[in-house]
Order: sequence, then C-alpha cells, then structure tokens
Amino acid sequence: MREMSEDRIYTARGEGEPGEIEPFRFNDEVAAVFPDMLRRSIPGYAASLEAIGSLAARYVRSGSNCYDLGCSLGAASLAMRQGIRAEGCRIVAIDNAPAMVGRCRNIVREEYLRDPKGTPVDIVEGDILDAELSNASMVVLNYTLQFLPLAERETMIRRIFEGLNDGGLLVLSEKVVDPDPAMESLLVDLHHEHKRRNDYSALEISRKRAALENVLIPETVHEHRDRLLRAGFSSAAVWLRYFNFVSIIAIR
Ligand code: GEK
Repeated sequence: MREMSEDRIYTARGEGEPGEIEPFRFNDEVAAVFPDMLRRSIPGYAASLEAIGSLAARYVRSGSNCYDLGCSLGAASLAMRQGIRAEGCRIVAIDNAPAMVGRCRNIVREEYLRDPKGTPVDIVEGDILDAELSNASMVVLNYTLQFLPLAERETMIRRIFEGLNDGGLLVLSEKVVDPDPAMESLLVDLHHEHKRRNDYSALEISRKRAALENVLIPETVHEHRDRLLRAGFSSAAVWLRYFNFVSIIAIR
C-alpha cells in the first residue's frame, strides 16, 4: 500500500485528458504530499538545500535578517537555520498558501524542540510581493520566482536588492527554458525520463505538465542573469544545473 504522503495527485483525477486538467494550486492536497513531490520532480532539489545551508554559514552576518520567499513547508528556512553560525539573526519565512503555512508552523515547532538554541523563524502568511525586506544578509527564492507574473519579477528582484546589505547573497533556484528549441526538447525529455525513474507514470507526467501550463512560467538563464545585474547585483553565477533546473547565486 502507498503511504499517505506519497504524491499520487495526478493518478487520482478520474478519466480527465491533459487538456481538461485544472490549473495547479498550492492547496491542502498538494501540501500534504509536498516533500515527496519536490524530491521526485525537481532534479537537484536536495543539492539546493544542502548549498543553502553552506551558504548561510558563510554569508549570514550577526544581527541581520534572512528571508525565505515562497517557503512552502520551510525546507530552505531550516537549511539556513542549520547553517547559520552568526548570533542575533532572524529568519523570515513567507508564503501565501494557507495550507503550506499551517504545516510549516508545525514543522518549525518540531525543529525548535530538536534544536531550541537556533535562529528564530518568523512564519508569515502573505504575498512576497508585499514583503518588507530590510537588513538582509541572505535571501532565498528556491523555485518561487517562476510562479510570479512575469511583469512582477523585476520589482521583486529590485526589492530584494534594496533589502540586502552590501555583500549580501540571493539564492535563486528556478526551472528554466532553453532558447534553442532542440535543446529545450531534449532537456524536457530527460526531465520526464527522470520523473519516470522516480515512479511517475507517463499519464501523471503529462497531466502535471498541463496543470502547470501558465502557472509556472520559466525564463532563460540569460533573462535571470540580466535582471539580477540590472537590479544592481555585482555578480551572479549559476552554481547548479540539472536538466532544466538551475540555481543561481547573486551577490550585492
Ligand atoms: C522549498 N522554497 O522547499 N507570495 C508568497 N508565496 C508564493 C507566491 C507569492 N506571490 N507565489 C507562489 N508562492 C520551497 C519550495 S514551491 C516550489 C517553493 C514548487 C509559493 C507557493 O505557495 C509555494 O509554496 C511556493 O511559492 C513554491 O525550498 O512547488 O515548485
């Protein structure tokens, strides 16, 4: 029997053809299987969290704020918390999906019991576009910017830049699209094969793809880099790429 927390969402949708699938939402059904969903769907997800911990140890300064924008269940916040060596910091974890925020609070509470002395995490239910960011030494957008409307992304990155202290770090992980259609088709194919190896059926893969259409809007690595540099970041580099999934670090 399958465990309750296993992602089988797109097997359970009756007879629906991919064309009839409802747009993907961060609801209760998704939040309940979320760790399994990301682990099986995003190549490099575990590596992104590991690096966030290492980067927190290097970049988080005493008395500063760290932001986890689109925190979901708080995985990146906890990675930062485990990495931070500096004193007197605060992690602010923000998400606008109530189903995520409720579960995130429980997970963080458990982590407090395990490690009571670590950096406090404030969990906020709200839109990251309205977040006030200040005195930050580290900001994480781990697979979140891709869900913002294209027109809002420039403002978001500029606000992050303004909220960061000099020398502060942004980790931006995203699904991307390749400008070369042949390469894009190969990378999508390799990703789908990866999902099949992780026990998703071809039907689940095509239904999920249909559900994410117009919800997750990927851009090219070039567009991300250019936007970061336009906002004022002094350097930006891809540190991880696995098929169409990248993680970029940018330093103010
Ligand atoms: C992780 N970072 O595990 N305001 C706030 N939250 C938002 C907004 C918004 N405007 N738009 C989307 N979200 C996490 C994984 S998941 C990635 C991040 C994925 C939230 C949304 O509710 C969801 O929880 C998260 O961004 C994206 O490291 O599902 O592929």
